[in-house]
Amino acid sequence: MGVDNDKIHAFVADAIELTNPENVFVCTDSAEDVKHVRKMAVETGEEKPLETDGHTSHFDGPSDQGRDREATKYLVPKTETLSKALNQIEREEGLAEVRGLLKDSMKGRTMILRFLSLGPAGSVFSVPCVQATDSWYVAHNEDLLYRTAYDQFCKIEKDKNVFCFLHSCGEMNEDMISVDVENKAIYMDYTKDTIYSVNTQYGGNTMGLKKLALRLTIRQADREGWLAEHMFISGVNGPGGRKTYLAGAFPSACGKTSTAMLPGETILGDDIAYFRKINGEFRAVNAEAGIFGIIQNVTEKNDPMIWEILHKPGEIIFGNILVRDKKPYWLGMGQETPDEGVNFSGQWHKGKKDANGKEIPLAHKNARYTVALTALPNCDPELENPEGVPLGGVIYGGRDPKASVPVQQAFDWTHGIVSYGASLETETTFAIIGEEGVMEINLMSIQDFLAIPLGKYIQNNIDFVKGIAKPPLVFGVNYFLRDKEGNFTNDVPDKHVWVKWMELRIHGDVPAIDCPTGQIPRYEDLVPLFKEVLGKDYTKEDYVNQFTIRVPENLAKIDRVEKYHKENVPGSPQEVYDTLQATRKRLQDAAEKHGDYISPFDLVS
Ligand code: SPV
Ligand code: MN
Repeated sequence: MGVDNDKIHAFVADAIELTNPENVFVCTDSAEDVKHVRKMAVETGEEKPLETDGHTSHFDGPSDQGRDREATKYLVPKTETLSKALNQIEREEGLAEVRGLLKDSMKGRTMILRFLSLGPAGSVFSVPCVQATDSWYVAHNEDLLYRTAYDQFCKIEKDKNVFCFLHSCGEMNEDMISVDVENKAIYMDYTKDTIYSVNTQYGGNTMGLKKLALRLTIRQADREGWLAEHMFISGVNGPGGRKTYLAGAFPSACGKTSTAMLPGETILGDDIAYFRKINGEFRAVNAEAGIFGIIQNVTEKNDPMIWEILHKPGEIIFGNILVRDKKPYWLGMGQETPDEGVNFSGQWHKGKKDANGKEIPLAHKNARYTVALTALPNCDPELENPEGVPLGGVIYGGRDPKASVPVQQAFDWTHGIVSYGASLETETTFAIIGEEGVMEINLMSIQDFLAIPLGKYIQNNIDFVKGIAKPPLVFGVNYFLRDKEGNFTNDVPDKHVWVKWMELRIHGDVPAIDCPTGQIPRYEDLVPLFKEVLGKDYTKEDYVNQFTIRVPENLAKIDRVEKYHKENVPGSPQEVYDTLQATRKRLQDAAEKHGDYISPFDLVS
């Protein structure tokens, strides 16, 4: 009753009546309440303490290890239509289905209510959210990942709109794993800014403020003229003590968190960014306040900072790793790992097979860790700035073995939005349930979360910079380019050099080479950067290998992108077709002059 808001009262009353919990715990964010959430996560068995102080481990079921596209649907009223590319169900029918699954789902359990804010609390960016869940694990994660806002909610206007999330694990087995995953449902009633999620525990399907809210904020941003993006934000240090903020969109497991967390730079966010025009400036905030990061391939050498955090006392939740003698292990950790332990499949030993005879890895590839940003020594000091930070550049990256160079700069905002964002093509990864390694278009890496027509979303991005004197530069990156033998053309740490080069470009400190697909770095500018940043001698051979313009592969990519837009993006802006056509022409003209594979040295005029 301390929160006097009509929508919240109606939501909570309905949620209680529907799910029928034994108790309701209202988390007021007091130290005592927060401690209670932590304690209950362990007491119920949803989390198990590990050896290091503050560390716990949680498992999701074997078929609940990632975001589930099939089970995630928009509830669309009969009178409306939504892009056919989006998974949807008629609203009344879907509501009946999901509410049927939620009926009495919390019987004998406690419903936890959390009051949280997306974006810094008390700012023009804030979006108030209410979460109801029967999972202490979900409530605990949200403590690390979001701004707690109970106090703000006590002052909320009676008629203020809020986002509401109702989650239940559904039936669980004795190990506290949801068993009815066949009946997983994550249904979005965007007409009421309310989302239902049931029979699942994986964070991306259950924590309302993560990807469920993103779908609603994209709609709100569309109505109000701002942008909600699937992007990290980091502060990159440049010459003379300056700092430049960059945001970047990558599909899951394509280098996003590691780009956000480069050693020596600061991290402001790793997953979701909001952009607004404030006094003619392009300003950005992190919607979140913590990291739900992929742990696979986190090594002491490549990710020293996160490695350290994961090994010292402090609040960390590990998800879907291997536990042996209360110690956490994961794939690609660059250390010897045990041959047995407990993982998402239960008691595990090397060679254990699943029901289909497939060998079960020691940990899931999508195993994750949750940590508050403020626990990191490199957390950017502007995290809570209510006006956000000014953005210098935007990066789009995918997993492209064949066509795109490792880094390039767009000729202008629209060229970048179209050629790197709306053309983002990537190999699918383990972060989504389904086949891996299939090439797919994933516009701006946000396609899974788009809840407005795709063409409208692209147009909003193109138009957003109108009236901004100095829009961010747009860059395209590809950490996954391979040579003829199938080897990667780059080492993992090279991304740091690309980011430092972008920083210089944003301030006009170095020239660049015009090529058909954008502007690429000069060899002589990369040599000192490789030396300073990585202590590496950068050879001409590496440069040519990485930055040769592959004309046939790029033309083929343009054809695929164009076909995709024609078939799947009704109302895709004319700028998309014009920009793709202009690039095609530049590639053809260049090939006539220099051949199909153009060394960057041939492009220097
Ligand atoms: C992603 O897969 O993009 C994530 C993790 O950030 S989650 O969406 O929560 O699954
Ligand atoms: Mn993400």
